[in-house]
Amino acid sequence: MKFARFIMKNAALANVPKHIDHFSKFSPSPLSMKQFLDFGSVNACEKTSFRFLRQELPVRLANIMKEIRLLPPRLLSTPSAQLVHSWYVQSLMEILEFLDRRPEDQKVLQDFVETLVTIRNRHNDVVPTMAQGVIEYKEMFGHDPVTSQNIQYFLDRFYMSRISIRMLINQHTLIFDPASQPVPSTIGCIDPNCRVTEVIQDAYECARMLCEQYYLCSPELELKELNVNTESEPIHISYVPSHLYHVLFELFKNAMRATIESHESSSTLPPIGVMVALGGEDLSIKMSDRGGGVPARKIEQLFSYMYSTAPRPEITTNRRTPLAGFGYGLPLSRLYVRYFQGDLQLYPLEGFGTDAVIHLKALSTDSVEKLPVFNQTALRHYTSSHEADDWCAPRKEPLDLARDRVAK
Ligand code: P4A
Repeated sequence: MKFARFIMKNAALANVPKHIDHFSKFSPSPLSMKQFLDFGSVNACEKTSFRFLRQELPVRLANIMKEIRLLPPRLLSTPSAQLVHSWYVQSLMEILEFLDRRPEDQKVLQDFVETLVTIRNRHNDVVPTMAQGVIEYKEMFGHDPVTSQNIQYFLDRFYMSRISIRMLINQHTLIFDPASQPVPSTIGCIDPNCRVTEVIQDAYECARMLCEQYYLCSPELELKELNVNTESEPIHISYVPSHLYHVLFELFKNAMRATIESHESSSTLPPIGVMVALGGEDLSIKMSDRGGGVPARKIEQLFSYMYSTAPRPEITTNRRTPLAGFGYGLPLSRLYVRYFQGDLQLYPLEGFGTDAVIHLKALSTDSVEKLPVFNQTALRHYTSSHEADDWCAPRKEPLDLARDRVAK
């Protein structure tokens, strides 16, 4: 019996490339915030959600698996990347089991929820595991700008795909798993009336506690909001509070660290200012600190997976670790806001401080998932050799105007 199952498993494994080819021919279907809300309200139909997910999850998995397989062999062959790839293969196979099962059977729906929970848990450690792969790569081959660019392209798409798949799984399990305890007024993990300033205050308080623990002081928060439409009620939008919290927490940690480390010899700390503005199209949040900023040239590195991947420092040996963030804070935060068509930008004023600006879509019809699709354009990114830059590189030594020139 055990042997028979072993044979079957291997037969299924052998078919995986065929399934990946099949499902990657479909484009993922981005959902709008409004569609997410409809899935979970009055006409919530578990069967409809089941039918959608058993097709959509394989499509999203297969699209990104195509790209995993195109990674530079030196990265794909690291044990960490192999492990992550094996999780994707396993999860794809488990969902495919449901293609010929009938949603009219309550047991099938129940099994499906269980499978989704298993898959979500299996993929919990994807981010640190991939980071380990990047560390292994850097240790063996060092880092150059071209590899860094390729890894940036892949990881932005890979993590965005992961955010979207977890969103789909979370919505289905939170809404239809009887074991999950629904939070009243939320639909899955979406709050249709997410009060932005409350999330800002929560994220500030939590970052402040960490800050107090390690620096024994913390900058104050000065929070202002402006609602150009209805100046009386607090600003709210339909959003995933946990995503917003994650981003703000990260930005507060950076602002606090910069503020304190640039005022070590000073007796007072300048506050962190946060401004929230709601217009007809955008909800914008600006966080301003007076932490001395960084040179503009360094901003790209703050968002770089390759540059910000360092072996995890031992928390016990370095008491300042927790505020330093765990490497991927900024690039992942930017993905969280881009996921629903928003963006995150940093504007440093070197010598003074940094402004971090978040743009979110104010309308639930504009908040549509931003999803990578595997097509010819993506393929070209992995297969074409990188050509020379079409802007001149600044010269390291002064040009000797008296010397003869050589051709390109
Ligand atoms: N100045 N400004 C920032 C940092 C410094 C800053 C900083 C030294 C750099 C790295 C870091 C945390 C802070 C800021 C706000 C930001 C980002 C950077 O959102 O004041 O950890 C990675």
